[in-house]
Amino acid sequence: MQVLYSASQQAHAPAFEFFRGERVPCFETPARAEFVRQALQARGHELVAPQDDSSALLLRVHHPGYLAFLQSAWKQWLALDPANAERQPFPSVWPVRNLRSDVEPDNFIARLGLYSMDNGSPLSAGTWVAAKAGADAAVSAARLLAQGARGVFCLTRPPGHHAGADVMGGYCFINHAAVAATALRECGCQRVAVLDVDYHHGNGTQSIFYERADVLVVSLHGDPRTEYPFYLGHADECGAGAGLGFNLNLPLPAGTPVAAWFDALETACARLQRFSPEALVVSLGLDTFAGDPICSFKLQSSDFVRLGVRLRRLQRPTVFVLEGGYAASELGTNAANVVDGFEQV
Ligand code: OKP
Ligand code: ZN
Repeated sequence: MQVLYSASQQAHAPAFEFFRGERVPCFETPARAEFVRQALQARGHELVAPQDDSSALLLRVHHPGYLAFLQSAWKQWLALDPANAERQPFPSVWPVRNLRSDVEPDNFIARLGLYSMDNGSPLSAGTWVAAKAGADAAVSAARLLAQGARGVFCLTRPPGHHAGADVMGGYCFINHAAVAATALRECGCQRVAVLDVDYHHGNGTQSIFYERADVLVVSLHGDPRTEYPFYLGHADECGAGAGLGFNLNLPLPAGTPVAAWFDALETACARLQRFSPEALVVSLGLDTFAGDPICSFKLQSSDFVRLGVRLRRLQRPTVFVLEGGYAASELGTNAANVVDGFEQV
């Protein structure tokens, strides 16, 4: 399988995040992509550099004000104090409920809060470059499918599925899966489905397509009553307006056994097949792995082969977009297992 890979993803390298009130080293690291690259190359998959510029398409997924902020955020942070080069900005105030989000404040941290859902998306000097490279990869992947590829793998980071039209969150800045789905629509696919198998609900992807019937979003994830992102991902979220019936959430309790996870995957696949998409985007989070340090599903490495086999049986041209997965040293094996499962059928 062709693997879209850009070294620019390494440019996103914040040092720490907050976890239970403490500063801890980031779980989402450049090393993750390196493990995936090594494993895919070792199994003979070909690395391809993204050739497309996603700039125009990005504006169909994200709001212009948000993109402008993201693109210049680090420069603005440095303009406040050159010593900020050694510091990471975090939001500390958010326009919840009765506060106004229609006026962009001048204050940098206030704007960061306006465009954030949490304090869990640390910015670094290269965040924009890395996330933009991921969007370029998503557009290139769509083009390769349009040219006849059966499967393409976007080796992108940071992840994207928590990023909404005008909001970053959960390590995510640009929603690469949404960019891929939008690019596939533009390539002539009438119906595109997104299947999100990350441990965490892809709130950004859901929100972006919530009122659309041309992009079905199906997600298997930890129950938001106890798991991040907490405020979206419940079973009663079915889409709205023209999109009513085109969003399916399958929340599962933390600790769900492997057999029950694959049962839910069958439910997801049945809905996907009824929709009959001309292309499929898989938000491939591998944090469902039993050894993941921040998640609580139980998949073993061999289960990722089974996942790949099942996805191939859908018989849809498929773009895989890397999302989460924080057991870094096993991430390469788990990603390559999905790809090999997909290709072995
Ligand atoms: C991103 B993706 C750890 C708290 C958890 C949110 C998790 C984001 C996961 N500091 N922060 O869906 O894998
Ligand atoms: Zn996740």
